Amino acid sequence: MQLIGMLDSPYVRRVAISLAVLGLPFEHRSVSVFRHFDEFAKVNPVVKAPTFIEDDGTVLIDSSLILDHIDHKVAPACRLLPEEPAARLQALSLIGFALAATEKAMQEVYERNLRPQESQYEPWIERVQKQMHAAFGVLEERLAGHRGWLCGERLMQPDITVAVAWRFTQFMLPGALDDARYPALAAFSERAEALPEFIGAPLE
Ligand SMILES: N[C@@H](CCC(=O)N[C@@H](CS)C(=O)NCC(=O)O)C(=O)O
Repeated sequence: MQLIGMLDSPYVRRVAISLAVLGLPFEHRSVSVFRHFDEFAKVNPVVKAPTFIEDDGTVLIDSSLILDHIDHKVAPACRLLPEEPAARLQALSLIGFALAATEKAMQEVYERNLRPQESQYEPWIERVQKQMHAAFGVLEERLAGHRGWLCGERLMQPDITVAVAWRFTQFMLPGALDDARYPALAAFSERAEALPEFIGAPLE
């Protein structure tokens, strides 16, 4: 199995951490969708990260689809999404808000970094910031007073995706997230980032 893409992509990072947690060996290729467009295009003409290549050569894109695939390579008891419908719904709900926070942070990063300053559109930036804070606000409420991991005893996909969303935003948009406004998320991130699987997939 190969995972292609840089770890500063939250989508690549959630897959890399998940593969490690699931104990699935893989080759990671740090190819950038921006700096190595032509090299990336040889593997996936769409140039999207993460790109995952299965051992039979099948190319799979989109982190959530990749995660669905790799979860089914292990025994049900080891999977990162709960099987039981009510628990699964809660897990998907958390992942959805974490992915929305990630997407809105990413939109601000793209607007600020890829567009010339004179073409940047402040009302759009303000809109995505508001949406990003709304998503982190929902997560903060869901995490407040929570002990253990989000689905119980074991680290699962909501934990990984929430922690990756937080760290990515903190890293790419310094100052955007105030620990005092999001104490539960800040503490949660610290705990997750101390795990070997997170340390093994550094964002920097
Ligand atoms: N929904 C996708 C989003 C992936 C995504 O947007 N990746 C970025 C890198 S962080 C990318 O490939 N950007 C280049 C582009 O969209 O052209 C996923 O979950 O994998």
